[in-house]
Amino acid sequence: MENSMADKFQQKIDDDIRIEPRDWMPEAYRKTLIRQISQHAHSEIVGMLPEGNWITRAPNLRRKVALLAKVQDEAGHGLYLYSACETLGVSRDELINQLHTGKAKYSSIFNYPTITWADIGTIGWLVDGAAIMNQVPLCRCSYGPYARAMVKVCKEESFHQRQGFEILLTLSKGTEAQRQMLQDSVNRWWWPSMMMFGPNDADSPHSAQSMAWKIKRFSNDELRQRFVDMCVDQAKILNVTLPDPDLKWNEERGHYDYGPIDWDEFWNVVKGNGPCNRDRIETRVNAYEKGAWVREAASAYAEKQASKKAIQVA
Ligand code: FAQ
Repeated sequence: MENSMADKFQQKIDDDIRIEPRDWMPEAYRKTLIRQISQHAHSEIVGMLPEGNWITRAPNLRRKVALLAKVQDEAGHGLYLYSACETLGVSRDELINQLHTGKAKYSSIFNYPTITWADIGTIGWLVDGAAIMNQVPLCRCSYGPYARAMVKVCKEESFHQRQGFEILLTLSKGTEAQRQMLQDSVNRWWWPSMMMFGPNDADSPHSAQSMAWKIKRFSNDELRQRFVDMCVDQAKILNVTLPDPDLKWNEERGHYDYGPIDWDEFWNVVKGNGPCNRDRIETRVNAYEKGAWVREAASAYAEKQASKKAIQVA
């Protein structure tokens, strides 16, 4: 019985038919999705923090408005993704508890500090750039609610990428100090952005199965390579150097070669020892505790509305 269900499920995947919440699915497929979607949701929520750090210090009103809107968009992405995750039978309270107790992962990139205004531009250019590269294929993910959420997320992320690039373009045409600020920022964010795609394919325990289930459509290394190829030309427009002496065009492969990634640094950050891990979780826990009254007020209001409706029906 289980076998024939599993065969039918795989046939649907092979035929590119979306899996929906009430459809039968193998327990491992459900678990993988909960793992990936919840990590993704947490990344969007924690991802607000490095940028939120600059809202009060944006250099002018236009920049402040755009940054505020961007940070709010990330909150929205987190909420769609938590909702998509809930369709798999896990509660939001449980997911948030996993984040706050350090049991859940979120993207390594958000454990680095935003030291200068240029970092806000660089996050838009490189971090949103990497996020889009990874997320556009997720619009074709086999699980319906995740794929549909990604369509809206990707539209917004591509706008974020452009606003980041525009910040950097302005700095690149500015004073010597501004150009230096830009270069320093790219030096600090390049390698952590490369790490966002996850470990090399040979060291990625989940990739093969996730690709067979069409959750992932491309491997970590394939997407990382596309990212490098895209950034090299954009860096020329910004007149900035990517901090990799091994970066060079490989005629045979039709791609840029790049130097080795420091995986020790990556795993150290993923394990909780990056420059900002502790601070990020502490900030989220504080925000959650301070927001308790909002949740209580919202549920008291919802209960009141429900009992009013019940009286009207009676
Ligand atoms: N950081 O076998 P794989 C954004 C973990 S959103 C931390 O390759 P998988 C928006 C991985 O979880 C950015 N951990 O795993 C924004 C696994 O651990 P586990 C987030 C990482 O799942 C922009 C282990 O390593 N995007 O930026 C990372 O097949 C600007 C083995 O790895 C998504 O989440 C990492 N970088 O592939 C917001 C996209 N990489 O679970 C604000 C959806 C790997 O066994 C401002 N996710 N790990 O304990 C994915 O596409 C995949 O989950 C990957 C990892 C590609 C991230």
